[in-house]
Amino acid sequence: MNALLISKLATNDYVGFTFFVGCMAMMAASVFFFFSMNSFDKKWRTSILVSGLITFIAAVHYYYMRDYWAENGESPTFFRYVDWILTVPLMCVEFYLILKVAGATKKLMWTLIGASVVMLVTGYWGEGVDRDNAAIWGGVSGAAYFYIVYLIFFGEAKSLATQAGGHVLNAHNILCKFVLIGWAIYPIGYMAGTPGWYDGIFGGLEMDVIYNIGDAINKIGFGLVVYSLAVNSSSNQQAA
Ligand SMILES: *C/C=C(C)/C=C/C=C(C)/C=C/C1=C(C)CCCC1(C)C
Repeated sequence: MNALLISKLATNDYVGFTFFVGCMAMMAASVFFFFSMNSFDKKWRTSILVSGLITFIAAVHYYYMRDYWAENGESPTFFRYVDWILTVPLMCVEFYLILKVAGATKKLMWTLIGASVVMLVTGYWGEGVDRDNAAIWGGVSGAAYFYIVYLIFFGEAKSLATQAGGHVLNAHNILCKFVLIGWAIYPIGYMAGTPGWYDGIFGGLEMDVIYNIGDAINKIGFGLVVYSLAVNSSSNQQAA
Protein backbone atom coordinates (compact mmCIF):
# COMPACT_ATOMS: atom_id res chain seq x y z
CA MET A 1 0.00 0.00 0.00
CA ASN A 2 1.20 3.50 -0.79
CA ALA A 3 1.86 5.89 2.03
CA LEU A 4 0.19 9.27 1.68
CA LEU A 5 2.68 11.48 -0.11
CA ILE A 6 2.89 15.11 0.81
CA SER A 7 5.07 17.14 -1.50
CA LYS A 8 7.49 19.55 0.06
CA LEU A 9 6.81 23.24 -0.26
CA ALA A 10 10.01 25.21 -0.99
CA THR A 11 10.40 28.43 1.01
CA ASN A 12 10.55 30.48 -2.19
CA ASP A 13 7.59 28.76 -3.84
CA TYR A 14 5.19 31.69 -3.62
CA VAL A 15 2.73 30.09 -6.01
CA GLY A 16 2.52 26.92 -3.92
CA PHE A 17 2.28 28.96 -0.74
CA THR A 18 -0.55 31.19 -2.00
CA PHE A 19 -2.45 28.14 -3.27
CA PHE A 20 -2.15 26.58 0.18
CA VAL A 21 -3.12 29.68 2.17
CA GLY A 22 -5.80 30.53 -0.39
CA CYS A 23 -7.38 27.12 0.12
CA MET A 24 -7.50 27.60 3.91
CA ALA A 25 -8.85 31.15 3.65
CA MET A 26 -11.61 30.07 1.26
CA MET A 27 -12.57 27.18 3.57
CA ALA A 28 -12.68 29.43 6.63
CA ALA A 29 -14.75 32.04 4.80
CA SER A 30 -17.22 29.37 3.65
CA VAL A 31 -17.73 28.07 7.18
CA PHE A 32 -18.26 31.66 8.38
CA PHE A 33 -20.88 32.44 5.71
CA PHE A 34 -22.73 29.13 6.05
CA PHE A 35 -22.91 29.30 9.84
CA SER A 36 -24.00 32.95 9.98
CA MET A 37 -26.64 32.51 7.31
CA ASN A 38 -29.54 31.55 9.53
CA SER A 39 -29.14 34.47 11.91
CA PHE A 40 -30.45 36.81 9.20
CA ASP A 41 -33.84 37.78 7.96
CA LYS A 42 -35.12 35.44 5.25
CA LYS A 43 -34.63 37.92 2.45
CA TRP A 44 -30.85 38.00 3.03
CA ARG A 45 -30.30 34.26 3.44
CA THR A 46 -29.96 33.48 -0.25
CA SER A 47 -27.39 36.26 -0.66
CA ILE A 48 -25.26 34.95 2.22
CA LEU A 49 -25.68 31.40 0.92
CA VAL A 50 -24.35 32.50 -2.46
CA SER A 51 -21.38 34.22 -0.76
CA GLY A 52 -20.61 30.90 0.93
CA LEU A 53 -21.01 28.94 -2.30
CA ILE A 54 -18.54 31.24 -4.06
CA THR A 55 -15.82 30.69 -1.45
CA PHE A 56 -16.67 26.98 -1.12
CA ILE A 57 -16.36 26.32 -4.86
CA ALA A 58 -13.06 28.21 -4.77
CA ALA A 59 -11.84 26.20 -1.75
CA VAL A 60 -12.39 22.93 -3.61
CA HIS A 61 -10.65 24.23 -6.74
CA TYR A 62 -7.77 25.58 -4.68
CA TYR A 63 -7.36 22.14 -3.14
CA TYR A 64 -6.90 20.67 -6.60
CA MET A 65 -4.86 23.58 -7.98
CA ARG A 66 -2.44 23.39 -5.04
CA ASP A 67 -1.97 19.70 -5.78
CA TYR A 68 -1.64 20.24 -9.53
CA TRP A 69 1.02 22.88 -9.02
CA ALA A 70 2.94 20.74 -6.50
CA GLU A 71 2.83 17.75 -8.83
CA ASN A 72 3.49 19.39 -12.22
CA GLY A 73 5.03 22.78 -11.47
CA GLU A 74 2.83 24.46 -14.04
CA SER A 75 -0.25 26.67 -13.99
CA PRO A 76 -3.52 24.81 -13.44
CA THR A 77 -5.18 26.80 -16.23
CA PHE A 78 -8.06 24.40 -16.68
CA PHE A 79 -9.08 24.26 -12.99
CA ARG A 80 -8.58 28.01 -12.70
CA TYR A 81 -11.08 28.77 -15.42
CA VAL A 82 -13.57 26.12 -14.31
CA ASP A 83 -13.50 27.81 -10.89
CA TRP A 84 -14.05 31.26 -12.45
CA ILE A 85 -16.79 30.15 -14.84
CA LEU A 86 -18.75 28.93 -11.79
CA THR A 87 -17.96 31.68 -9.30
CA VAL A 88 -17.99 34.83 -11.46
CA PRO A 89 -21.58 34.26 -12.68
CA LEU A 90 -22.51 33.71 -9.01
CA MET A 91 -21.08 37.15 -8.26
CA CYS A 92 -23.37 38.51 -10.99
CA VAL A 93 -26.23 36.75 -9.20
CA GLU A 94 -25.24 38.65 -6.02
CA PHE A 95 -25.77 41.97 -7.81
CA TYR A 96 -29.19 40.77 -8.90
CA LEU A 97 -30.14 39.49 -5.42
CA ILE A 98 -29.30 42.70 -3.58
CA LEU A 99 -31.07 44.82 -6.24
CA LYS A 100 -34.17 42.65 -6.25
CA VAL A 101 -35.73 44.90 -3.60
CA ALA A 102 -35.67 47.68 -6.21
CA GLY A 103 -37.19 45.43 -8.88
CA ALA A 104 -34.11 44.04 -10.66
CA THR A 105 -35.11 41.75 -13.53
CA LYS A 106 -33.76 38.33 -14.48
CA LYS A 107 -32.84 39.92 -17.79
CA LEU A 108 -30.30 42.14 -16.06
CA MET A 109 -28.90 39.10 -14.27
CA TRP A 110 -28.53 37.12 -17.50
CA THR A 111 -26.93 40.07 -19.30
CA LEU A 112 -24.28 40.29 -16.58
CA ILE A 113 -23.78 36.52 -16.62
CA GLY A 114 -23.55 36.47 -20.43
CA ALA A 115 -20.89 39.20 -20.45
CA SER A 116 -18.91 37.41 -17.73
CA VAL A 117 -18.97 34.14 -19.70
CA VAL A 118 -17.69 35.92 -22.83
CA MET A 119 -14.96 37.53 -20.70
CA LEU A 120 -13.83 34.19 -19.28
CA VAL A 121 -14.13 31.98 -22.37
CA THR A 122 -12.07 34.41 -24.49
CA GLY A 123 -9.56 34.72 -21.62
CA TYR A 124 -9.25 30.94 -21.42
CA TRP A 125 -8.78 30.73 -25.17
CA GLY A 126 -5.93 33.23 -25.08
CA GLU A 127 -4.25 31.74 -22.03
CA GLY A 128 -4.73 28.04 -22.68
CA VAL A 129 -5.38 27.41 -26.37
CA ASP A 130 -4.30 30.14 -28.81
CA ARG A 131 -1.43 31.68 -26.85
CA ASP A 132 0.15 33.22 -29.94
CA ASN A 133 -2.81 35.57 -30.12
CA ALA A 134 -3.16 36.04 -26.36
CA ALA A 135 -3.13 39.85 -26.68
CA ILE A 136 -6.10 39.79 -29.06
CA TRP A 137 -8.15 37.38 -26.93
CA GLY A 138 -7.26 39.43 -23.87
CA GLY A 139 -8.54 42.54 -25.66
CA VAL A 140 -11.88 40.90 -26.45
CA SER A 141 -12.11 39.67 -22.85
CA GLY A 142 -11.32 43.19 -21.64
CA ALA A 143 -14.15 44.62 -23.74
CA ALA A 144 -16.62 42.25 -22.06
CA TYR A 145 -15.17 43.28 -18.70
CA PHE A 146 -15.73 46.98 -19.45
CA TYR A 147 -19.28 46.21 -20.51
CA ILE A 148 -19.90 44.75 -17.03
CA VAL A 149 -18.30 47.83 -15.47
CA TYR A 150 -20.55 50.04 -17.61
CA LEU A 151 -23.73 48.16 -16.63
CA ILE A 152 -23.11 48.34 -12.90
CA PHE A 153 -21.69 51.89 -12.79
CA PHE A 154 -23.96 53.68 -15.26
CA GLY A 155 -26.53 51.24 -16.60
CA GLU A 156 -29.71 49.65 -15.33
CA ALA A 157 -28.06 48.20 -12.22
CA LYS A 158 -26.96 51.66 -11.11
CA SER A 159 -30.41 53.21 -11.48
CA LEU A 160 -31.98 50.34 -9.52
CA ALA A 161 -29.44 50.79 -6.73
CA THR A 162 -30.18 54.52 -6.63
CA GLN A 163 -33.90 53.76 -6.38
CA ALA A 164 -33.27 51.35 -3.50
CA GLY A 165 -31.06 53.90 -1.70
CA GLY A 166 -29.72 53.43 1.85
CA HIS A 167 -27.70 50.35 2.70
CA VAL A 168 -28.42 48.71 -0.65
CA LEU A 169 -27.01 51.64 -2.61
CA ASN A 170 -24.03 51.72 -0.30
CA ALA A 171 -23.32 48.00 -0.76
CA HIS A 172 -23.83 48.29 -4.53
CA ASN A 173 -21.26 51.09 -4.71
CA ILE A 174 -18.70 49.06 -2.79
CA LEU A 175 -19.28 45.99 -4.98
CA CYS A 176 -18.81 48.25 -8.03
CA LYS A 177 -15.40 49.24 -6.71
CA PHE A 178 -14.50 45.58 -6.25
CA VAL A 179 -15.29 45.02 -9.92
CA LEU A 180 -13.40 48.11 -11.11
CA ILE A 181 -10.33 47.79 -8.89
CA GLY A 182 -10.33 44.22 -7.56
CA TRP A 183 -11.15 42.57 -10.88
CA ALA A 184 -8.52 44.70 -12.65
CA ILE A 185 -5.92 42.54 -10.86
CA TYR A 186 -6.75 39.65 -13.24
CA PRO A 187 -5.75 41.26 -16.55
CA ILE A 188 -2.41 42.09 -14.88
CA GLY A 189 -1.94 38.40 -14.07
CA TYR A 190 -2.93 37.50 -17.62
CA MET A 191 -0.38 39.90 -19.08
CA ALA A 192 2.29 38.51 -16.74
CA GLY A 193 1.59 34.96 -17.91
CA THR A 194 0.97 35.26 -21.66
CA PRO A 195 3.12 36.62 -24.52
CA GLY A 196 2.22 40.00 -26.02
CA TRP A 197 3.13 43.68 -26.46
CA TYR A 198 3.00 44.01 -22.67
CA ASP A 199 5.89 41.60 -22.01
CA GLY A 200 8.27 44.35 -20.98
CA ILE A 201 5.82 45.75 -18.42
CA PHE A 202 4.49 42.72 -16.56
CA GLY A 203 6.88 40.00 -17.76
CA GLY A 204 8.69 39.57 -14.44
CA LEU A 205 5.62 38.93 -12.32
CA GLU A 206 4.23 35.53 -11.38
CA MET A 207 0.78 35.04 -12.91
CA ASP A 208 -0.58 32.56 -10.37
CA VAL A 209 0.44 34.65 -7.37
CA ILE A 210 -1.43 37.62 -8.87
CA TYR A 211 -4.52 35.51 -9.60
CA ASN A 212 -4.45 34.04 -6.08
CA ILE A 213 -4.25 37.47 -4.45
CA GLY A 214 -7.09 38.64 -6.70
CA ASP A 215 -9.27 35.69 -5.73
CA ALA A 216 -8.74 36.18 -2.00
CA ILE A 217 -9.60 39.89 -2.19
CA ASN A 218 -12.55 39.50 -4.52
CA LYS A 219 -14.26 36.34 -3.37
CA ILE A 220 -13.94 36.87 0.38
CA GLY A 221 -14.26 40.66 0.17
CA PHE A 222 -17.35 40.51 -2.03
CA GLY A 223 -18.97 38.08 0.42
CA LEU A 224 -18.17 40.32 3.38
CA VAL A 225 -19.80 43.33 1.70
CA VAL A 226 -22.98 41.31 1.28
CA TYR A 227 -22.67 40.09 4.87
CA SER A 228 -22.36 43.69 6.16
CA LEU A 229 -25.38 44.70 4.13
CA ALA A 230 -27.38 41.97 5.84
CA VAL A 231 -26.06 43.01 9.27
CA ASN A 232 -26.82 46.71 8.70
CA SER A 233 -30.31 46.13 7.32
CA SER A 234 -31.17 43.72 10.15
CA SER A 235 -30.04 46.07 12.93
CA ASN A 236 -32.07 48.84 11.30
CA GLN A 237 -35.17 46.72 11.47
CA GLN A 238 -34.73 46.12 15.16
CA ALA A 239 -34.31 49.83 15.77
CA ALA A 240 -37.49 50.64 13.86
C1 LIG B 1 -13.40 34.77 -8.26
C2 LIG B 1 -12.90 35.05 -9.53
C3 LIG B 1 -13.00 36.24 -10.19
C4 LIG B 1 -13.69 37.43 -9.59
C5 LIG B 1 -12.40 36.30 -11.47
C6 LIG B 1 -12.42 37.35 -12.30
C7 LIG B 1 -11.73 37.31 -13.51
C8 LIG B 1 -11.58 38.36 -14.38
C9 LIG B 1 -12.23 39.69 -14.14
C10 LIG B 1 -10.77 38.14 -15.57
C11 LIG B 1 -10.57 39.04 -16.53
C12 LIG B 1 -9.72 38.93 -17.71
C13 LIG B 1 -9.60 40.07 -18.48
C14 LIG B 1 -10.39 41.32 -18.20
C15 LIG B 1 -8.68 40.17 -19.66
C16 LIG B 1 -7.67 39.05 -19.70
C17 LIG B 1 -8.28 37.74 -19.45
C18 LIG B 1 -8.96 37.65 -18.07
C19 LIG B 1 -9.92 36.47 -18.19
C20 LIG B 1 -7.88 37.33 -17.03
